[in-house]
Amino acid sequence: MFSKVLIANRGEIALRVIRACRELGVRSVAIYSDADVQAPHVREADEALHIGPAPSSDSYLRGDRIVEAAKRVGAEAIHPGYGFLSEREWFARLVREEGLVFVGPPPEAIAAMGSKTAARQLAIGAGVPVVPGTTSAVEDAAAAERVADEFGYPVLLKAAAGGGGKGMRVVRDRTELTSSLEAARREAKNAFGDDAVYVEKYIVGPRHVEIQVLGDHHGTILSLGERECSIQRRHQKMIEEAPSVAVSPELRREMGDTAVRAARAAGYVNAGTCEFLLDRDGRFYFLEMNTRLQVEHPVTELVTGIDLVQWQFRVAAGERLPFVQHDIVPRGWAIECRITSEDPENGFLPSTGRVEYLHLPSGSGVRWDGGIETGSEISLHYDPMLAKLIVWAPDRDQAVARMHRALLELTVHGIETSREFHLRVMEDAEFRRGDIEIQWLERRLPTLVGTKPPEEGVRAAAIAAALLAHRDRTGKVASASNGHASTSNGASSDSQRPEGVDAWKEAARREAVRDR
Ligand code: MV4
Repeated sequence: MFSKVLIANRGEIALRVIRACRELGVRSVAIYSDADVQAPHVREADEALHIGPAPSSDSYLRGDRIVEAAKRVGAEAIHPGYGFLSEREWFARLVREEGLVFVGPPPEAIAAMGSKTAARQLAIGAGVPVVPGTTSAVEDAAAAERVADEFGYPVLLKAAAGGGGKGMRVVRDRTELTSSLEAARREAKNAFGDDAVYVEKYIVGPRHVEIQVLGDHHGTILSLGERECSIQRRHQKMIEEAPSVAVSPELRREMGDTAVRAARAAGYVNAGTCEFLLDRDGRFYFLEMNTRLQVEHPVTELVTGIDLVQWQFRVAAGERLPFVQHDIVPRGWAIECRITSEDPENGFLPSTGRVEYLHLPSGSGVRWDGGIETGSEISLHYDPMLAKLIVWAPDRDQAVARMHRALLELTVHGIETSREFHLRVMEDAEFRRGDIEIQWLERRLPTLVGTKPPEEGVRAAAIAAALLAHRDRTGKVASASNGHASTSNGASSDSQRPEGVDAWKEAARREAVRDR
């Protein structure tokens, strides 16, 4: 095992990787920008190096400086986390050329999966099902029309260099084809500097199901099962779970074998993820492979019992995976909510400011992978994801109930967060049935937001005011109907509370909304 590694990232994922290092007995080295001098990952690591100004392009994306820093402090390996430099072929290559270990796939595997059309061709060659469509870019509208006539409308135009939905256009019928092709080309050119576009049959109402794979340097690649990631907005996932209600043990085996075949074809080593669309008839189609550790990796860890970050380090150091495929069976249910500094009430507008107060959920089956603390300044320099709240329970119903409970325990003051939004999703009947697909969130958003109860601090103050008003009016201290004095934290589900408390809370809410 390495004795010292550098973590080329910040926030919650830097802390996650530091924890793995500590458990492995590896010294950790953090890097930080001007904006992160006081950040928790800097304090928690064994050493920390300043890398540049606040903008990522001058700090967390400066691969040259990061490699130089790693060599200076005597680190043997670099963990890139996710985002930033994690999927840059040139960075993985630079790390290797400088005699260090990149804790991730080889640069050749990153390159093989980087182009969407190349990845499609690689998948087809490996017998991996892809959505019916072209394997190379279309010349012009006439060529696109021939393809669309063959597969039938609707079709989807996609950027060959793409990913993340940029340069994508749904075409409902022949009349829209020419203008949509022009629009897709323009967007692709702007986003990727490449206007190549290809055509696929448009799959209506699928789920996004992905398979976690893990490979070592000795030829073993294993599937760690699926994650259901359909709850997303504008290609940003909000909630993930493992396993998926739509995946039977047989389908799990089939999708797992398929993902392993795709990874093997790319010469894959370390942790990676194959993304699939799963249609309503249970057919699945390979979309792309993410050649990094993903944000949502904890749900897989909780149902498999395998620490993915520790194993990333172990296989990078040359260890063999000690498991076989049939050892890996998901147990129970895990759900993750991404806690972001966005205001769901205002179109998920990014919120900035200081975290004035933070109370974290705890108790059985609750995991908090966070990057903030009281006093943290939330700026616009970096991603709005502040933390992930992850729960495990024996089954899905209990996991949903546990997530709801944990969200109620969470308090963040000073900035807006996605907490309320997550509470509403956990209360939603369709979500509770697992009746979701990739368009679910955008369709249901109007019914999920816009019924915001007063903010915690306001509610607490209003309850106190109501109690004082009651005392002044009656000369008595308010008590619950069962005769025992009770207090409310203003957070738990009303239906589980004694009647008297409901009356206080109702009065408090009236007070709270009166002048708004
Ligand atoms: C699709 C699709 C439907 N049919 N391809 C979106 C980003 C890129 N990774 C591929 N994406 C899609 N490809 C066909 N042929 C629907 C999507 C899609 C999507 C996929 C996964 C997760 C969220 C999504 C949201 C909108 C569209």
